[in-house]
Amino acid sequence: MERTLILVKPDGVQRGLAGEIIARFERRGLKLVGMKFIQMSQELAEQHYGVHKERPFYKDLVAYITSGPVVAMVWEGKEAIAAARSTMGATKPVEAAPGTIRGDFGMEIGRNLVHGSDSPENAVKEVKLFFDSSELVDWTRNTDPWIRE
Ligand code: D4T
Repeated sequence: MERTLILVKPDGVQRGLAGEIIARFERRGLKLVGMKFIQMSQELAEQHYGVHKERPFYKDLVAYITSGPVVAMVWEGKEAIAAARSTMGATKPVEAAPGTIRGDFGMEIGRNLVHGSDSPENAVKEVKLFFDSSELVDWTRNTDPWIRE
């Protein structure tokens, strides 16, 4: 079972799309195990986007992610990372397929609404960065046999 960190970025929150975005992961069959509404600090943003430190868009990326509150979540499931990324769509919204979050609601790479971990290693790191283990809930979902073989 994998876990992945998902953020509804500030544009998603400001545009009133948080509920819509959360619903898509929920309906897909992923299981929510952690959620909080936070204003990311400069320090947390720099840690989260540390891998992009040398990229030309790094400063704008940190400014964007700290420009307003985000919804931080941990979703669990078999191949949760790949499932969440396909629900999100391509990083560049104009290339994202219709029916995906970015393909339905996005226009710009710098306003792409949602973040999802991109590998099992990064997922573990990112979940730890945003959540204490006591903030994650182990629970049984009674519909699981209808979602998982
Ligand atoms: P995130 O991390 O937000 O889920 O995005 P992706 O995993 O889909 O994409 P990424 O790591 O390549 O990029 C991280 C983040 O940087 C923004 N970005 C990216 C940007 O503003 N300009 C760019 O040219 C690129 C490549 C968008 C997502």
